[in-house]
Amino acid sequence: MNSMRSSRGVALITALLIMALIASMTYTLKWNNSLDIRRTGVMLNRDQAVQIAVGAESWMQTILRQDLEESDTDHLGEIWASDLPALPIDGGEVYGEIQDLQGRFNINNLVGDDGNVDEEALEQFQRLLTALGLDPRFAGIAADWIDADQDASFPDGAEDAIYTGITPPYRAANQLISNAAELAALEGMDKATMDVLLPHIVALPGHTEINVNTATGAVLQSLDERISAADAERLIAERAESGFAEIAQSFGGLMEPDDISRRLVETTEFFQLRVTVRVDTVRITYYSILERGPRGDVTPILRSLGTT
Ligand SMILES: [Ca+2]
Ligand SMILES: [Ca+2]
Repeated sequence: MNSMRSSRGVALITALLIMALIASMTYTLKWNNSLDIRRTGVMLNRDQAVQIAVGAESWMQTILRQDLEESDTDHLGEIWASDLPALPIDGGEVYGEIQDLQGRFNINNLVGDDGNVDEEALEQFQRLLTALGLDPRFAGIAADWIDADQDASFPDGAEDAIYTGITPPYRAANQLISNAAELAALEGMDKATMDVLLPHIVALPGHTEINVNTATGAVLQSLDERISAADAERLIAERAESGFAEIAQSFGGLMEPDDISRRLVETTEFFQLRVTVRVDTVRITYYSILERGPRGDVTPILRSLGTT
């Protein structure tokens, strides 16, 4: 009798254990399944968001192409310069803006075609740093970062001898850079300085001139030592949204006539598109540098997601 009762008890406990095991397995399966569905959903939404960003990019290429047909100069009153307002899309929205990158100082101007430091650009970068209340020493240090040689400039410079002594060690680029944010690696550079500097600089392939119709106040001031902060403010008020009427006149007295004609432009080849797309809970920011050729062909030369 007793042994029958105990074996029934064992059977009951076993049955309960099996049921508990099945329940926990089902739960795990359901959990994994919902994770898979979620993961797949996020991947699909992300793909869709990238496709929409690429679509916005091709639309912007058309706008820039048309702009070249319709105008001889580029200024902040043109269609491309106005923000792309938030547009509703299926399950989300898209918005963005385009910026004229030639309104900024091109870090790659620091080195000439011959691989040597371009003294004129170096002085301009020093003036830009000073105008922004930053240490002008970074100009020489940035030039060493890009120039091909390993000879640290004096008094402001840094080459591998310095960078390989830092923990963890690294080496200078010693070539043109593709992202101005790379200057964060410069000797002595900190985040506060980069935050102030980044809106005024860019890294474009080869030498570029400044478009005075879109240049920031500090960049206008960097053009010549004679241009004060008050002059830059006055120039920005004068150009307003439609650009300068006659740059030779506006900059006369502030720069040598030869410098005006040689170094100032009113047109732009390089633009940066920034598009943010939200699809459901997925949000991406897509950056694309667009180069517009003299015949109006617009080519993306650098694309990235989520960074500048
Ligand atoms: Ca234009
Ligand atoms: Ca170097």
